[in-house]
Amino acid sequence: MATDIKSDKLATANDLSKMSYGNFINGKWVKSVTGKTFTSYNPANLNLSLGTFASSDITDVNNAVEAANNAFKSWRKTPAPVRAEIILKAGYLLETRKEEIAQIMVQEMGKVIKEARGDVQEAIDMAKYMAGEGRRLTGQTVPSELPNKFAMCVRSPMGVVGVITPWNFPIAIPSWKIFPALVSGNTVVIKPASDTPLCAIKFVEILAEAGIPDGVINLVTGSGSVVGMGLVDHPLVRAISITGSTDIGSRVAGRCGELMKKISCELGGKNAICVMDDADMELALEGALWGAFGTAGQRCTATSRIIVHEKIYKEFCHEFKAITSSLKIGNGLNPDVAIGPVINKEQLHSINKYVEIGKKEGATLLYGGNILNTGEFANGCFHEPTIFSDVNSKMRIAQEEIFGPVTAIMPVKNFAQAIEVANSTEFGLSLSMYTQNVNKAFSAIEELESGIVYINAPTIGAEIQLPFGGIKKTGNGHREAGTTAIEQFTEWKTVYIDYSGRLQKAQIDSFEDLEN
Ligand code: UN1
Repeated sequence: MATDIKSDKLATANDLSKMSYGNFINGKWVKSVTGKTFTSYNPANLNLSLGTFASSDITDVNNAVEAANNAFKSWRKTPAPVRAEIILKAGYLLETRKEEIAQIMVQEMGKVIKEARGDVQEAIDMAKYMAGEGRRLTGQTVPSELPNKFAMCVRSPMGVVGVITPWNFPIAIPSWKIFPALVSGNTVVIKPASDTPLCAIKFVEILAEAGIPDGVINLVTGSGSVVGMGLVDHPLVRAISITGSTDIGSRVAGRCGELMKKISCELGGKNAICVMDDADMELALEGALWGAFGTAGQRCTATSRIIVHEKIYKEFCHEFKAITSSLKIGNGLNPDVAIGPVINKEQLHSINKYVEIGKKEGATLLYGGNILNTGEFANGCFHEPTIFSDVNSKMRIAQEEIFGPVTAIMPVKNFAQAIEVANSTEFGLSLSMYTQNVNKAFSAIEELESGIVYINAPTIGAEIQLPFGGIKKTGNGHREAGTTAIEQFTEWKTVYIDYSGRLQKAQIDSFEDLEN
């Protein structure tokens, strides 16, 4: 549940730009060994910076992993309910500093202020939920096939966990990984996205303030190839949890496979809303608008396809264009703005390249399509919300993750074809069905091939108390959030206790023989 807390000490772009930040290793903020730095820029105005950050090398990674490994010895022995108390305190601190962090997030990542508050809220919710896990961390007890023998399995922490996080949910996603990893008794080294290091630093500052012991959480900023892969390769790192593109995720997963490390990937999506001819039209339009253009389409759950029954196709396209044209674009700190900038210039051009691809493929450009770079948009990374219609499954804009404010409307003849089209990509994160027919709703739940299914709601907006993740190329079978988050960060230890006082041979001795 969201509660708005106002802070009177709001950061301004001016004071932020002067700051310089290091890595957090063994409870201290330290410079990178080479002293090299990089800058984080405000995507709404690239002339503004959020400060300079450590451009770390492998020695920094090694120092962080060693600190985490040393801290593991006592953290794993700290009772889980005690570990959980620190996480709960971090949740309350996040609550107190919600507005301050949300405003920093808008400036560093670009999402609009309401959504930035939601991002912090997701971490607060996760802290409270995972604090509860500290008094569960459930195992299994089962009967033995032999008398006077006890059989159970318990969870063990893994050791040092490497956490690699993206820029699109720069507080929520670190919380999805770090809180369950910590409550399970692991120690962590986080490598945040280079577009949002300040948000990750704020998150770690809060854990430090909550009383996390030295070395239990460490942060190393820098490139994916040096810091990220350095973590993956380090022999003391037992597990990696990564959210990012399918391309990078599969490289990391491949390397973890060679090294026999536990790896959980949360990667790309090509999510769709299906709108049937019996749907509540207003509701579907509103949902599609939020799903497609919320966070400027930069969610792995974003609605990048809208599959519409041919009977209502024309009307839907007409209305969707009209409501899209009413969205205000601009700096996310302005509360009237619905669409902020995209993360950086490179991403801006990659999004716009897909507009060109869509046109060449023969889709109809129904709305938008342009980079905005004059007037108030001159120094930022702004892209118009863009709608293609008459899109079919063969087109690249219907298959590839664009990660920007671009959506494709696809006509279908009936319910069966809607399901077929919805399932026709290599991803499987989030799919949605708008219908008022209960039979169709339940058929959709059964037939849609994705880790998350929505009925009469858009593809975005998952809650933290249920598993989050996808099938096919979206992931490798793991789920974040909910109780399943714990699975990523624990090993099962199976325990047999024989209190018969004699050798009992499973599968060989029969109960009758043992009785005599
Ligand atoms: C993401 O885009 O990586 O379900 C996460 C949602 C959010 C999380 C998105 N709660 O849209």
